[in-house]
Amino acid sequence: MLKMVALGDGAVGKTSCIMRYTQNSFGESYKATIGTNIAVKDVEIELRPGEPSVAQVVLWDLAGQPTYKDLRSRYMVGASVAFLVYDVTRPPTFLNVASWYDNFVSVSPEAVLILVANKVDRDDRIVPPEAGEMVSRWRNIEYIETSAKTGENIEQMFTKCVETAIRNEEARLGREL
Ligand code: G3D
Ligand code: MG
Repeated sequence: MLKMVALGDGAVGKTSCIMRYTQNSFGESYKATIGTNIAVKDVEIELRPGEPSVAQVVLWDLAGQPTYKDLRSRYMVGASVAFLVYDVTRPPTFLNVASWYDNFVSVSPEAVLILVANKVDRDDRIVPPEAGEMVSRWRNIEYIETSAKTGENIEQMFTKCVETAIRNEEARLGREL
């Protein structure tokens, strides 16, 4: 069982990614107002070729935009993996990636984080792929481009999160033995 948290500024598409992934829907009336929403999903994974297994993932989606660092941090505690989303049509959401990243790493230094450029279906994209690739190389994290609207790469993004998180936990346990 893995705890996965959604990070990133307001309206970048965190909830939409989760809805697309867990219910294959987009733009439905589900709108979070206050608090934390939790979804559970069984994910089929193949850590090594020919060795399929199932991981139970608990997805945490923090509603609203808490400005209290304290609340954000409490939400992140115990996470094995985070996906950090920005909106490719809104550069400020990309610039804030650094602060989300630092916040998460300070709370969960052993966890895995994946960087997600969302809304790539839109033709008014401003943040280029190179920007995400730069952060990916700089921080040594995975980078993926998604659209919750079309579903592009959504499944791949979550599967990558889970597999990377499990590999990371295995490596950590290995070091502790
Ligand atoms: P959040 O959970 O990060 O706050 P939401 O963001 O999932 O609530 O999405 C915010 C808005 O962006 C929603 O529009 C949603 O439909 C839209 N959106 C999310 N992902 C995508 C995407 O991949 N492509 C496009 N084109 N739009 C997306 P509204 O109009 O409901 O505010
Ligand atoms: Mg939301």
